[in-house]
Amino acid sequence: MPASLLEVFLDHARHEPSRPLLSFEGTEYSRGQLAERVTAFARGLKARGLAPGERVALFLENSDAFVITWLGVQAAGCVAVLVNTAYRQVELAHILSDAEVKVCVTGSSGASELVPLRDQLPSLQWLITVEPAPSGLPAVAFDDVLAQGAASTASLPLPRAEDLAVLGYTSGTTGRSKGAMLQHRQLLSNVRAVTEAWRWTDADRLLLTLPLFHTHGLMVGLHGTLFTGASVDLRRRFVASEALTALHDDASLTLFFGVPTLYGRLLEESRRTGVTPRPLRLWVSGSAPLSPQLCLDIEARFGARILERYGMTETLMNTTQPYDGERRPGTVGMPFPGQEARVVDVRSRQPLPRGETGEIEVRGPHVFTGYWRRPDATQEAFDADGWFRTGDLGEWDPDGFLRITGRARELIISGGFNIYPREVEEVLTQHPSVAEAAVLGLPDPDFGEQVVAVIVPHPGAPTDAQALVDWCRERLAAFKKPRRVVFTDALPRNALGKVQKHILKERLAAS
Ligand code: MLC
Ligand code: AMP
Repeated sequence: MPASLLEVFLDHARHEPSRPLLSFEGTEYSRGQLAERVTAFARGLKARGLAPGERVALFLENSDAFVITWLGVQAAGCVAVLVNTAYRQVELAHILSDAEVKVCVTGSSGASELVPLRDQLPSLQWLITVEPAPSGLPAVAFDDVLAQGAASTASLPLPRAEDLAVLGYTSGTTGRSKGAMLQHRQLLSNVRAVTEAWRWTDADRLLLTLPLFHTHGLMVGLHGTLFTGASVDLRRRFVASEALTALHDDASLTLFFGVPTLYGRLLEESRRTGVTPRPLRLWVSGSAPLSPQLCLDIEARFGARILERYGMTETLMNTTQPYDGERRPGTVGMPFPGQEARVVDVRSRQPLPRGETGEIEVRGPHVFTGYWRRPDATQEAFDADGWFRTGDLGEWDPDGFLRITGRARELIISGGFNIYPREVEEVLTQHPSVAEAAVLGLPDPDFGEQVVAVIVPHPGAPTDAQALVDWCRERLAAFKKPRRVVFTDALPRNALGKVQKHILKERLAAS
């Protein structure tokens, strides 16, 4: 039995090395060609002194270099740390220091963002750059690491099932974001369950436009491709017109995965141009709620019912609508094979009957091991029987399909990216004009939800909304900045002093 997805991929490469695997911006890789580069990159890391278990960050856009780095880091026995390319200094400084990242693989804009952080990141020794980068930190070119590794014959022991593969950073309701520790066995178990449930085979070809630095693109899209021996047309980013053209022109494509925003934009583009995609074997949506209306509109126009599934960084994929049975809009189906899910009362933590709303808990071989160096947070997240508290609210419908009804935690999901209000509130309250800030999510037709900030200014301070947006933009990823800023005299609070965001939401929705 293979112990890791890496091992499965290397086996495929050995058995049929010439079979096409990856296309990216006109470059084609067969399995064998990719495996050769992965091995060279791993040996290059070793030759430059990286030891098993050390952390290597990927602060990279989608590219062939991303795929090589991802697998090469694992082949070297190191631990990958995934970083959203939109992150700026506040997020970067925290993640790279918390994970004690030794090497960061990045592009030129990533390097520019990192150079000023040099003093805050004593563990960061050097960068591997995929493009020419500004000086300020020791750096080596990606191609030079490959070349160095190609000249080496160092042995590369395969990872064991229990070895740590990745730290996926995710924020909680309190404090800074935490690294979810995922072992090779968890990645392998989940990709096996996903590919079985969706009948994914080596005959499939995926159009992959989602970012690889998050679970959806990487651990579903890329991993499913590698596990089954299928192939992938990887794009640097999602552009609706380009995706629609590919879906119309390329008869070899069989799969497309998206967050709801991607489906909304594809539909709009199709209506605007009159172009419709060819039939695919499977369209999948996840990472945020897919509105039943969008699901039905897509079906009417593209002739296929999207399959919706539910997952998260800590657990990978949890539940899925059936491949063969009814894909009921507004539901996320049932647990993947070999995994469990339940809905519990938020106070008693007892399982609830169908039709009653509570917190969703999951258990199984796909669930992460815990938060990196955060035993307190890990303990809070699991109960004594190993059930993980997702923080999502849901209920079983009368036919046993899971319906997600809300969130127990204060999370905003905008276009499939997570935003924790507290993080934005902390940045806003550092502004000299701001006495208090409350950040919340309101409906948005494109992104699903949008960030709205309600501000109590200091007496006499200027009320300049744009200045506050710019303030956030300079410090945090741009997608976290408020889209709307509302000034008020006081925030509604309950008897304990907690801001009553539901009241603010009602007021704002009405205004
Ligand atoms: C970009 N912008 C966003 C945004 N994405 N604003 C709010 N929410 C978002 N998601 C802003 C930028 O800050 C910028 O603002 C402007 O939009 C243009 O930036 P862009 O990069 O050109 O945007 P675009 O390419 O249009 O990106 C939109 C998108 C992207 C939908 C393609 O957000 C995306 O790829 N989302 C997918 C996220 C994903 O993969 N999630 C999976 C997480 S895993 P300005 O004002 O500065 O110009 C997970 C588990 C699971 O959740 O179950 O899968
Ligand atoms: P992340 O922390 O980025 O992995 O985001 C995980 C969160 O995305 C989950 O906890 C859910 O709140 C949300 N999510 C994922 N898939 C779905 C879905 N199909 N419907 C609704 N919410 C979803």
